[in-house]
Amino acid sequence: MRVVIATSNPGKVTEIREALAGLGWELLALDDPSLPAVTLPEETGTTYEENAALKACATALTVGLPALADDSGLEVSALNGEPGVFSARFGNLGTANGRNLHLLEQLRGKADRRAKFVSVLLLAYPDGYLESYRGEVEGQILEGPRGQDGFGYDPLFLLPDGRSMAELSVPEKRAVSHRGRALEALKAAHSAGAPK
Ligand code: ITT
Repeated sequence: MRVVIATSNPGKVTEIREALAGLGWELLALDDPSLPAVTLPEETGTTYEENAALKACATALTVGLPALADDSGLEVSALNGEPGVFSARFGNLGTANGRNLHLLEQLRGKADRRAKFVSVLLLAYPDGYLESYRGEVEGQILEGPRGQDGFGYDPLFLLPDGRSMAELSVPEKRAVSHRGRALEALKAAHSAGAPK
């Protein structure tokens, strides 16, 4: 099956390709020259599911192929679960580094550093059939960045084993991360025979 990865985030493309390599799907990024131009819609939903569906459905309808979108976020206990679905717009800051500094500022002096990453994958077919998979991972927000790999909030996210998410290789991140868990569920469903 040819599937379009409906994201503008190259880090997500890398992780999705690595995790789904064994499925035998041809995974196309949005900048693939064989595809018509896709404009991802504004994320106006209030849940990860809604936003992932907006991105996947718009892409599937434009290209006429199944499309896989991810909507994800970081939920911080001391911030009452924020930034959550608004993680890409946290503090209205346009760069990952700016958002990370904003997060550190918001948590300055707070003892409760608990946080959770959430990923929702939405696979949309051009006929309107939808599949959704969710994954989560719990950790803590560090006092400063650690590690060079991953993307976004990874350098600030401490896992229970003492490593930051940005200190993991792509396969190591898959084994423990929110997106890795959602991708594992998708892979299991399709390895057992496509739900559709
Ligand atoms: P697309 O919408 O084009 O897929 P995006 O990066 O804007 O790309 P989201 O709307 O889902 O994706 O926003 C998620 C935000 O949470 C964004 O700031 C990411 O950097 C961050 N994020 C998501 N998954 C992450 C991960 O695995 N590690 C670190 N940060 C992550």
